[in-house]
Amino acid sequence: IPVRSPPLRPAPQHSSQDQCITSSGGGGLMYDIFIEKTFVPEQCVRAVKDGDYVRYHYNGMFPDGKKFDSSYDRSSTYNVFVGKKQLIAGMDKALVGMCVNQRSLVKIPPHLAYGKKGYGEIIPADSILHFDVLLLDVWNPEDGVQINTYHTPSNCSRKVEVSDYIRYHYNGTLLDGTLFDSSHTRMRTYDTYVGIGWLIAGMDQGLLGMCVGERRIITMPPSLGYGENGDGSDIPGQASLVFDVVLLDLHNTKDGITVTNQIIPESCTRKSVAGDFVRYHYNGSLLDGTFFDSSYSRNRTYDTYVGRGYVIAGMDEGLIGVCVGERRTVTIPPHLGYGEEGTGIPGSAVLVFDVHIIDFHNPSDTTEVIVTHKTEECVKQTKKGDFVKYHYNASLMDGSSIDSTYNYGKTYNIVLGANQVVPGMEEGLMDMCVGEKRHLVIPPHLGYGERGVTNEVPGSAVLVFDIELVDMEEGLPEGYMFIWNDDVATDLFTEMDKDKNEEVEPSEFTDYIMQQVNEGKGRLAPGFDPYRIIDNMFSNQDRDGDGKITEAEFRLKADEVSHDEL
Ligand SMILES: [Ca+2]
Ligand SMILES: [Ca+2]
Repeated sequence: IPVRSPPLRPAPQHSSQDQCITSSGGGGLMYDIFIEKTFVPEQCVRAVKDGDYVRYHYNGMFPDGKKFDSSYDRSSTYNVFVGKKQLIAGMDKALVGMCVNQRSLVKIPPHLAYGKKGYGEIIPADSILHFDVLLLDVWNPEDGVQINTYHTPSNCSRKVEVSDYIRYHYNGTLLDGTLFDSSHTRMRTYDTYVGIGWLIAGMDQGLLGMCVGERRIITMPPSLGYGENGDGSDIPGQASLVFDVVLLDLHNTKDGITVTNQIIPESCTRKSVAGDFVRYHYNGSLLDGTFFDSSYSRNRTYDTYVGRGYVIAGMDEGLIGVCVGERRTVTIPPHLGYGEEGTGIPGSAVLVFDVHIIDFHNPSDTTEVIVTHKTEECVKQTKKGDFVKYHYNASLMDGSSIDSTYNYGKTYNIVLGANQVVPGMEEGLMDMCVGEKRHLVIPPHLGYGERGVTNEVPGSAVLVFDIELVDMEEGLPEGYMFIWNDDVATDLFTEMDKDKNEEVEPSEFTDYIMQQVNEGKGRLAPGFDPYRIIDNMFSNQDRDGDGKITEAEFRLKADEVSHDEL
């Protein structure tokens, strides 16, 4: 019917003040409205009172069931102030006390409806009217934002302030529970500045003071929401809005990084500076605790130069001034992290890194040598070429053990200066006395470098050695593998050529040298296989490589300047 809600226009004035709402006429005679509640919601946060604004649906019928009007036919709720005579008196009265989602069948006698005049051709005179009413919304012009916090996180170091940037999830519903929007269904947070007009006023106000992890319900009248016209799609005009919000993230663009939960080892003597190379473990999470990355899960440290822009700005800063072994939490706002885009993490996310510094060094570092035990007497100090026997305990800066000669019950033996150990160890073993103990800290470029040793030494690791020199054998002068202790025999060739065939065969050569060594007349370089040295000496002497040395070969070689000949 082409009727525009006649029963809801200002009604003819009847005096109804004195009438009792509980009375209803029997036998067709009604003195007051009669209300039959056909559905009562479990919860009623708020009941309509005079002066409230309501939105409701209705079907208007005559007692015989014949419909004369319906809001449903217009596909929009009827919206009106209650108790301001904008409705027929019976309706003004019936709405008071109703709850959202309550449904009532309201029967209104003529004198509280259109009385003797009726309404045009639609409502005859003296009509009793029935309205099937479903209340959907109620608010009052006095209303502000209502906040109901139903979950408070155990710790809250910071609350949302004006101009903060936040990320949150929400379900937006109308007062009757109709969902109109949800960030959850989009599977991404709503990210915005707060309190500076980027949001509807009710949200700008309702989100202030929130903690990360807090859950609250923010209810607002339309004046603080989408107003008289709604949002043009799912939010009708004059609708109260209810947002169920959980705050996930919070920062201010003025924020720098923050460093908290520091645990600094007492032994710390040095703090990292820009240009140092740091190896560290980390757990990365978002402010709400969501884990996003961990070096532990990869079972290897993250290694980088710091203060050089190789990592996100916040981490570059957060790794300056750290001690080896230190633990700290570095909280990084997105503009110092992965920005608005995010990279595998949500855009505009605050990052929380729990960092454990394993070690750091500088490419200019040298080997640190600390004498931990001095011997009272020291006749000789180690030098290049000496054969040294020592024990070591090798570990990383975090204390984890790599290897120890004590486990094998025997010393490690090397010739100093023969590149048999890493440069840092060569240095650490120099000028040492038997019985002396030292603590060595060896930077990776003097240790096992960027590659490390598979399954033993991580790449770029700083090494710690505690060493003890157990024994040493003095080496030969540099470059010599054999020297005479006494004067050289005058006719060496003849002495060697035992069978007098004018040739020195390998066996003759070897026997002769070994005899000199055993008799103390000569000395081979310590720490090497004597037979390999002698083989080399023979080869040097045997110029034509025919496996025997002639007297001519012997002389020729003797005239040259070299150390590996006799
Ligand atoms: Ca011979
Ligand atoms: Ca020869």
